[in-house]
Amino acid sequence: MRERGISKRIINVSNRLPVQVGRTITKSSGGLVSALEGVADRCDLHWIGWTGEVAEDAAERRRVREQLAGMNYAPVFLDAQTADDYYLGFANSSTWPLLHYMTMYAEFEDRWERAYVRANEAFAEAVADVARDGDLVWVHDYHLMLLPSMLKRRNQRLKVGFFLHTPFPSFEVFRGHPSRELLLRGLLGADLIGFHTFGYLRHFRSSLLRILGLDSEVDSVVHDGYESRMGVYPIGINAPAFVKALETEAFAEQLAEYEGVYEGKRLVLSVERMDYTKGIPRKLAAIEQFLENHPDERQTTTFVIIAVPSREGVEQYQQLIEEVEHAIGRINGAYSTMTHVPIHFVHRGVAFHELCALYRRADAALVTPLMDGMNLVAKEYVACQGDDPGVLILSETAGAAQELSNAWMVNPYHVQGVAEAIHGALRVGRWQRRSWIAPMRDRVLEQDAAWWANRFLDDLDRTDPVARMVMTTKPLTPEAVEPFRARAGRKALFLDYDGTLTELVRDPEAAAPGAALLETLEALIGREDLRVFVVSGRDHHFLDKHLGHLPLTLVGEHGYTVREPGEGWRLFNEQVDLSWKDKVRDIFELYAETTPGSSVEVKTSAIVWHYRKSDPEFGKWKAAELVGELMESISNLPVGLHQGKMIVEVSSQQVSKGEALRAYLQAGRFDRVLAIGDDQTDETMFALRADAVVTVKVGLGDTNAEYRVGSPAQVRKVLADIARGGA
Ligand code: GDG
Repeated sequence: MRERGISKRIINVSNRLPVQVGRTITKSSGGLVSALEGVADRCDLHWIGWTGEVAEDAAERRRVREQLAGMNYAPVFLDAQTADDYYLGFANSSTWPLLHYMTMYAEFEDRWERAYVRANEAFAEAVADVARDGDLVWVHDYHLMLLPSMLKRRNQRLKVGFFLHTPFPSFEVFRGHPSRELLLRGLLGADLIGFHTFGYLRHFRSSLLRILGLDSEVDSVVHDGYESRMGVYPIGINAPAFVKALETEAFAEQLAEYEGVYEGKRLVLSVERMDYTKGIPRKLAAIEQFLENHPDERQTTTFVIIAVPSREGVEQYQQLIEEVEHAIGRINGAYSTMTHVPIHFVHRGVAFHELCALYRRADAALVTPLMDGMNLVAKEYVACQGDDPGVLILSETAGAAQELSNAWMVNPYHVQGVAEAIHGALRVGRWQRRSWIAPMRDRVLEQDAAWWANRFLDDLDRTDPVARMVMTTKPLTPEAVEPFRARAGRKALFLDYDGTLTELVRDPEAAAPGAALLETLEALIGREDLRVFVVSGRDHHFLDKHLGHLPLTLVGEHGYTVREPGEGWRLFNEQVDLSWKDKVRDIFELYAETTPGSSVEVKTSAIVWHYRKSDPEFGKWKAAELVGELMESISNLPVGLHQGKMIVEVSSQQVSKGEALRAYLQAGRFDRVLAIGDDQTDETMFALRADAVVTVKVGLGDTNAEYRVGSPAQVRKVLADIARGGA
């Protein structure tokens, strides 16, 4: 086992604290508790969570807080309504079913979302009370998906990790969540986001792309100038606890008792929370089918089903209990004899040594969730096998199936298939069973919960929250802006519009300037020493509509047209050759026809294919194909080709923003120019590399600019500062 050392303070945040708060406080156990016990001896571990109780009274809250403080636990208190709406509502009635593809169980109430925000804020406050710069804060699960961003907003210097214990579903399912954007943005506050499997990570990335329009790498995503890393961390079991339990007297006695009780029987075990994701009704249907198909095995096979009560405050769970009890009653009624009852149903938890003895005695474990983030029962069953091991029957839809490849894999929806898997598993010879279990057992004992926690925390520790801001060029400094604030000399601002002065929006026509921006532009224009140019790819209709009333210079269509203050529009260069346009338009139109959601925009000196509204992956692929085709057909034309944000553009080489800027510089009208832009067309200005020009790129990506700012909002701030400056 790898020894790792984390000397940091770790603040673990989960919905529930691992304690039962009553008159006294008792520690409860669970996968997460044991995982963290494995790292606790090497770090200073604090735990923040809800007590699960509603403590409205201040004195009662104080008493609980003081009692827990000694254990390094800090409680989060929620009022009764928030607790209900956040926990039973948003977390367990909306989000849990959707994350498990159970759209038919998902219910949504606007009130629940508000409670979820309130509850996450209560957690953020509790963390803020404890956390210090440089601490590792580890947030767990779907109850707290907003917390990472809330924490980062409060303190940039915390290292925030998030781990999702459930699956992350396909975009097609996740899109059904009314709070989908809120949840994704909440998660992106984390420096590291962990999943059980690569499949979940893949789905998460697809939702980032399709819901937020964020492109990502396999292990990282850059958003708003920040980077979040993503990784696959399959959780393990509390291996030392099992290894120890298997050596105890209590275990040996319990096992001996079960050997006696189940003598001559084949025991098929299933253990899970009573949850609709665990597929208990279908499992019962498979058991019924097995009994139906194999009359000679009815007397010799016992099914032990342990279903631990769970979330009984949610209606669907009540219905599930009734359905399960009804089915078990029916099956036992049909197949019981005076000496044998096929299904032994236990609707409560059993003691740990009993669980271990059952695992050991069972000839097969029937682990058939319809969808499960990981499923620790499958791993625990494997860990508890001895010399004469059983067979693990496992859903291919459990995260554990990715690792336990020697399990007897089943499709839990295929009732007949599961029935025959039970039959087949009970006939496997000892040698075969051993050879299946041994490598899986080695793996689950080695890659246990502590291994998992160490790996995640190590990776989180390696992230650098300050360097999260991805900058390859210098952030714009006040010194670079100062000459423009000062009221001396002849200066000009060359400002791109979309993505620079205003945010990029889905509908290009909707990109109107806000009141504050217009006010800033007016203030800038009002300065004697400053001239303002808006240099845009837009045509004169758009520019006139939104900026026409201002006495500034508008340069349209990437420098093809110009309108000086108080004059009409004219061509920048009368000699431009545009005879290539028809040919290029034909090609573009072919792509628009075969790419749903895409369109062709014909400008005076350029033709653009837009695919912002297309499926992002399909659009990207068609764009690459289009570029390949264009390269061949336009090589001897006087045009340039460029691929921008969700566009492919062919434009006249004789026209560019850079050409326009060059013309003004050559006329010698300015001592100093500030050129700001966000995309490829603005690079023509940056590429001039003229001493008099200070160049600023907005957002990420390669650039020729000297400086960078994160967003249009920051550009507007810089401009407002210039407008105010140098009185
Ligand atoms: C969520 C995800 C993911 C169960 N019955 C008894 C008992 N247990 C213990 C088991 C196991 C745990 O409860 C159940 O864990 P699972 O992983 O199977 O399932 P969830 O509760 O749904 O957990 C899941 C997990 O988070 C971790 O990330 O694997 O996919 O849904 O440890 O042993 N323990 C005792 N008596 C019982 O009757 N003592």
